[in-house]
Amino acid sequence: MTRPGHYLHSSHWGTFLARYRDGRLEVAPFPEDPNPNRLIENLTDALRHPARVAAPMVRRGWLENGPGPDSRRGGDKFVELTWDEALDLLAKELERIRQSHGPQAIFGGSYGWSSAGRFHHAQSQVHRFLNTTLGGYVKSVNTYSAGASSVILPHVMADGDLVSRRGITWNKIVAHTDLLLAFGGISPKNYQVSSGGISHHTERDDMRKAAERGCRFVLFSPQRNELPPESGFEWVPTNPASDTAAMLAMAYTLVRENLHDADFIARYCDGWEVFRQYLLGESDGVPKSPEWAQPLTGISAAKLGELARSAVGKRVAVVASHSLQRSVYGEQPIWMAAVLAALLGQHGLPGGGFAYALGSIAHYGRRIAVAPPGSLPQGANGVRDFIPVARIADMLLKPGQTYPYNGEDRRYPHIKLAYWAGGNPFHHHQDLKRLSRAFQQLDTFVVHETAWTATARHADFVLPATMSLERNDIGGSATEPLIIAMRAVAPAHGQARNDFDIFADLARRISDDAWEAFTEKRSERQWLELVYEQSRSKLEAMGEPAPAFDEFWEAGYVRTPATPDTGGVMAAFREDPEGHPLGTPSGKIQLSCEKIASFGYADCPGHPAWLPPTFGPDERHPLWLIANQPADKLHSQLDFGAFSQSKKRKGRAVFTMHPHAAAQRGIREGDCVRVFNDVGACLAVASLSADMLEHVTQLSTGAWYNPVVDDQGRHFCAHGNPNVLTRDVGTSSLAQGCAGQLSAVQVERYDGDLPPITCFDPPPGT
Ligand code: PGD
Repeated sequence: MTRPGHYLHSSHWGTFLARYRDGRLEVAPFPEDPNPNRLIENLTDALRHPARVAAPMVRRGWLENGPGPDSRRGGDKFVELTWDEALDLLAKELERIRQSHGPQAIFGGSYGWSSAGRFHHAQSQVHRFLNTTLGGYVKSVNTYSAGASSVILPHVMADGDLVSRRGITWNKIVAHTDLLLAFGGISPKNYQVSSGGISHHTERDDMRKAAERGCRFVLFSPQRNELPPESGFEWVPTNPASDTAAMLAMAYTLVRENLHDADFIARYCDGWEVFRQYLLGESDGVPKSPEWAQPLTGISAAKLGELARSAVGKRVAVVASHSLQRSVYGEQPIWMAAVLAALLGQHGLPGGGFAYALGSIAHYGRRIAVAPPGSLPQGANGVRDFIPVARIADMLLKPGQTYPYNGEDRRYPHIKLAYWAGGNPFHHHQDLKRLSRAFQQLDTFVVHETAWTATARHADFVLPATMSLERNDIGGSATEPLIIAMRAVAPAHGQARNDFDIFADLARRISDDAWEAFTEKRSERQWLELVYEQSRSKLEAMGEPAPAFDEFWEAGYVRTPATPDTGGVMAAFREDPEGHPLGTPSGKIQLSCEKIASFGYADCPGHPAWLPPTFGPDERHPLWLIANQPADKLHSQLDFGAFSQSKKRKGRAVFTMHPHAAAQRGIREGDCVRVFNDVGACLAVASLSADMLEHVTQLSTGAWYNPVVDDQGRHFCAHGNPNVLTRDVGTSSLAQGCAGQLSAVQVERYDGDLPPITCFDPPPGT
């Protein structure tokens, strides 16, 4: 299993073996993994890369002028301090904020994936610190991954986690599914990662096995590369933001031709009449026929009709990816996918129904582990206020302003200090110029980071954090069969410290009680034993091998069995809808929903609806931009790593466009291009592909923000971060989720001098 001198380690992109020798890291895939992820290669040169933060740093302007809004944030110099100096200063500032404004002036949402490992999970550490020492913080709710779906799904079907992680499994798809309708795809780059770690990458082989048994995979997407070739899929080129129209047209065909499952609707659904009237055009005069959908979707009416009819009498899984709902009106395709599966009578059948986001991440469609390791308790938050996570810039720019959310009128809090550990808002948020202005409003911004991300550059305090390879931890997740002893493989870089140790020393400066509350007087080793014990005791109670901590640590891992594959809540509901009602207002699947209708939101009405996009290609910006997840790194993590760097061209991100669109603009393969719209602009390098619609372009997220100003005073990102082009708006008044997936752009060849890439160099003064 192991190689001499190597230790098992875990990352969000895979379990791997690592050895640190003569200042270099060697990595090898986990031998049991059938399809290892090459992202482990980003780690080889990462530990000692100049982009790492090596010492505590404080922004010069903050040191000179003290806390307060400052437009220099993001472009200022930094001054190196000793740990004692930096922590003394920070503890004093935290105390000032607490006394003069209270914990409700601290934003501690700290969204981000940080690193695998249950104890040193940075976001949990920051939450625990703020709760136990300062009385709490304003938090954020929901995620950038599933902002819209996590709010709409509980109203209309079931909690998002039950529909994705604890619903239809790949095992059932392999054994039973005849037709898998993949709206938005099941992309290899996405199912190869999983927050918390993944030891066996099995999705590709599952799709191959299902296809060999005869399952037909149909991909609805503007791009062809969203399903693995092993699935033998058929690509139905689909306009961006038009999936709801495609699904409505399929539903229309079923109902018009009396092919829908009326018995299922009568027994298991609520709100049929309102939806039926809308579908057939009785309530708005617009029948949602395939002919109606053809110009919206780009799919021929005949094809939509054929697809609908081909589903009848089959075991059908309807899949809608995370990416579909990361867009304006992102609630609609998710709700409509659930409704389409209902009209086909599929919910609760083995391998049938709505598998939300199956394969959007490797967590979903897997069996749930019986004994996953515990996590760090976060303590009680004394502040009740929150924001939907993607409204961060609005919160900072519009304190006191009201906004709608999920049936409530809420008010943005007045935030003075933000504390971030384990996330990169200058990766994950939209309209980065606006975000920069938002962070300039704070009194103080504190960031713990492993590397000099743009977020760290916007901070007042930058405290260097270890990478997971530099500390001991325990790896595992709810869907992982292995619990991994993640031993420190290398010494810490420079003066980097573990987030836990930084917080413990800060807590001590606040008071002895604060230190005791945060640490519970436990060392790292004692915390790891506690986290592991939660698995061990469960395994022991089940009569499974349950080694003591020392033995586990020596062996490198222990296995946990999976819970039975029962089909989850939808199977139980199908079996006995009265005994196992859903958590919706009616206890049934809501084909329309009076509660949502009562909110009165024009951007999220009381039934799934086609809402024409409020933006999209126009004369000035005639191309769609898909700003999706990268394939060469996880989000922005290790963009400086060897694998990510090997995929860049001219040191920049790759911008993919159709050869015809390129030819119209005099752009050739490998040309540097300027991509722009009214939000912003960036440079990237063109790659031409006929495997996409002509009016669609694609630029993955993940290139670190590298803002520059040219000699005409134009701001742009020299590196190709697409979030300079995305709009900072919520999905709808219901969920206010991240809508960063799509934008509309123009592109031109860039013949000017190429600005150097400086985002991986430490900032001036360091
Ligand atoms: P990461 O790059 O993973 O991005 O956004 P997220 O903020 O999670 O950032 C994690 C940061 O944590 C890194 O900078 C890393 O160095 C740091 N870190 C890692 N380990 C540690 C640690 O132990 N301690 C500390 N202190 N720091 C650590 C991802 C987000 O982006 C997500 S989840 C999604 S789904 C969204 N996707 C899109 C999209 O598809 N399109 C657009 N346009 N925008 C998106 N943004 C969102």
